[in-house]
Amino acid sequence: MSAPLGAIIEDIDISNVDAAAVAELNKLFCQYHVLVFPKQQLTPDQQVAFAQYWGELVPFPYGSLPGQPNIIELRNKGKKRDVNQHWHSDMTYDPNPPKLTMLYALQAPALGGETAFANQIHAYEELSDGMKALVDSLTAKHSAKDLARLYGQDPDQASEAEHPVVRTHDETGARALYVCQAFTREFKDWSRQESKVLLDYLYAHCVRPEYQARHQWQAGDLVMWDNRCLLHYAVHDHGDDPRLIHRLQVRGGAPR
Ligand SMILES: O=C(O)CCC(=O)C(=O)O
Ligand SMILES: [Fe+2]
Repeated sequence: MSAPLGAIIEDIDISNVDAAAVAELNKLFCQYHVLVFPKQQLTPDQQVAFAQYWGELVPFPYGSLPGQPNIIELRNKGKKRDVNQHWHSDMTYDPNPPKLTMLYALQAPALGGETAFANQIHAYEELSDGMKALVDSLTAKHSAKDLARLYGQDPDQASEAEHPVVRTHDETGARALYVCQAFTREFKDWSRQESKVLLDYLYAHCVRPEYQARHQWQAGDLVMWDNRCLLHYAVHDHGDDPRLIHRLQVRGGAPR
């Protein structure tokens, strides 16, 4: 798909795979972090069945598709109402954030509405040894309070969690930066102001263009990404052009 990340897998019908095929696909997933399967024709049940090969599904805390508790609909309701226009890894405010997110496009804009990704293994690798040693020692607090407000829910009920600032991928052992502007609040045992100085540096560093790739959607694309080592951003530059996606996510372990 691009130099920093992503593989496009053609000539496969993911509604008709078995565990052995998924084990092969998982090797590619661990290597490329984003898999794109173009030209699929999936019912919600078929998307769920494919996703269940990768693990247990996690409902999104802020709503679902009727009759499909594990799927939410992403629909273009205008730029002002798009809550995903920021760099993030999904649900880092949860003690066990989803390891992967899977989107299936039913309708895509002619141009724009891309999803951007940034490789956080590269972002970590390119820090100096001194900065690596510092971030290796840190824990960060993550919070869903701002998100809860956006969904009109009580921020006091929103999840919060603490995670290492650098996490080790449970399948490959790769080390990746794990902070995001959307949900990271501050470092444990640091003040908010002290944290801001270093977080602002890391936020600028972790999405340098050479770590990024973008996916331009076509109807029928199934795209899955690895939240353990990527950030993503929903680019809203398609005005009111329809964009309709079915989204689900697969449970992950506690980041370590
Ligand atoms: O709509 C997109 O491109 C991605 C939205 C997003 O952040 C997500 O589904 O987790
Ligand atoms: Fe997201």
